[in-house]
This record gives sequence, structure tokens and C-alpha cells, in this order.
Amino acid sequence: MDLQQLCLKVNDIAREAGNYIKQESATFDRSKIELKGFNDLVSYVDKQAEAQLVEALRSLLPEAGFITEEETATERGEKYNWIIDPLDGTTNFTHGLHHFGVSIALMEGQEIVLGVIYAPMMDECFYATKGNGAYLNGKQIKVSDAPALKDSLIATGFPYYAFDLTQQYLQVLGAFMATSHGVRRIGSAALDLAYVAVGRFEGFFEYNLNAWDVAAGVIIVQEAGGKLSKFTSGGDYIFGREIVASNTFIHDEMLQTIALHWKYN
Ligand code: 2AM
Ligand code: CA
Repeated sequence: MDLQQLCLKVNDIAREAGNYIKQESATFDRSKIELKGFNDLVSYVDKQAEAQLVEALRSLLPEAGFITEEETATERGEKYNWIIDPLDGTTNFTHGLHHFGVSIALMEGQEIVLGVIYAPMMDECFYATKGNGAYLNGKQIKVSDAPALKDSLIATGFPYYAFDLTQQYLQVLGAFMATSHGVRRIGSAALDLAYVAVGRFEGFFEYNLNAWDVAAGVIIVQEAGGKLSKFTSGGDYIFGREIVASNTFIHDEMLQTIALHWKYN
């Protein structure tokens, strides 16, 4: 299979789902929100977009299985699995904010080999395949070359459940505020990672994430020259529920800043 050709087809599939979400955003009202759990929002738009993606990806690569946020498809593939978040940034979407996107990754064995993130309101499609670089709308992208945390803009996500860790999270946040250009919280982990890849942010950290929030972003950051880990170095940052992404140069400083206040029980 030619991964790069496959990736261009996945670009089209992500754009199609993204355009559906964009179209729905014009008329969406909040009475259509359903709750999957506390603070866990979903709507018919998430579900419909996911159903479209699953159908299109299934005909593209019939032997692949699925790990998806809305669980439209749950069968696992022997070699290949798609990891999909049809709408990352649902809270933004439901409030009329434009930062949301479609996130699609392909995992071969345990390794991500393809990632596509499409932000329909900005018409930005970020994508990468293993060993072939990272791209935004057809142009190759690279992480920022800022050498130090003091020259960096850092992205994060606030805790929205498991609030027992909020106090130590806020201490880490305070430490980044005091040592960087500033901290941003845009509400889509997939776009946070894409923005590290394209050099808008130098770093990103968040805990309590799912594989579908980060899988596509991970390979896009890697292929753009960035670095990934858990809050301590290494680890399974795809299924491990916490992630640090950086332009590489500030990675150690980020881990040191987190380690000042982050305690595991
Ligand atoms: P989602 O929109 O697909 O659920 C940002 O903090 C990340 O956490 C996003 O990728 C978002 O993915 C996820 N998330 C889930 N519920 C959230 C909530 N209530 N508030 C903020 N982020 C949430
Ligand atoms: Ca989602």
C-alpha cells in the first residue's frame, strides 16, 4: 500500500466530513446537545460525521478496524486500525467557536503511520505519513525553531473532570505562565498538536486525553520535527492519557517545569 496516496484520499474524506460539520454549525442550537457523562458533550453532528467517516474509510481499506470516539464501529483489525475523532472540540462547536476539527489516524500494529486533521472553519488540512514529512494544505511544515521556554507560546487543556488533580495542574500552569511567552487554551487537543507541528505553538501539554484526541496529531508533530512524551520522559502518550508535545528544543524544560509540581499517587 502506498501510504502517501492513501493519505491524500483520507484528506478528501476528512474534508467531506469537515464540510458537513461546517454546514451544520450554521444552524446548530444547543438544545441538540446530549450528555454522554458529566461535561461530556455530543450531538447528532458528531455521530453523523463519524458514520460518514467510517463508511468511507471502510471502503478505502476493508481490512482495517476502528477505534472511534462515538463507537459507530468497534471491530478491531489484525494489522490496521483507524483511530477517529469525528469532531474534536465539540464544546467549541456547540458554543459557536471555530476551533474544532476532524481527526483521523491509521495505526499499523501499535504504530501510527498516517494522520490527518482538518479544521473546516479555517480550511486547514494538516497531514503526515511515516517518513514523508508533515504538510498543511499541500505545503511542508516544520516545528518552530525557538530555542528556549522563555521564547515559547505553550498550549494546554484545562481539566474538565477528575478534578482531584486540578490543584497540581494549576501549579504547573502557573509555572508555565511565569516562564514562557504565555499559555493558550483553545479547546481541541488535535488542533493544539497541529499548531505545534506548524510552529504556532512551541509546546502543548494535557492530561486525561483519549487516543482519538491525539493519534493523528502525534505523527504530524513527529514528521514536522517535534518531540512527544508523557509528563515524564517516554511512555505511551497515545493510550496513556497524558501528553507533552514540543518543537524538541524546549522538551526537557517543559518536563522539568511539569515535574516541579506534578505528583503521581
Ligand atoms: P472532544 O471535543 O472531542 O471531546 C481539550 O481539552 C480536549 O478534551 C479536546 O480534545 C476535547 O475533545 C476533550 N474534551 C472532552 N470533553 C471536554 C470538555 N467538557 N471540555 C473540554 N474538553 C473536552
Ligand atoms: Ca469528539
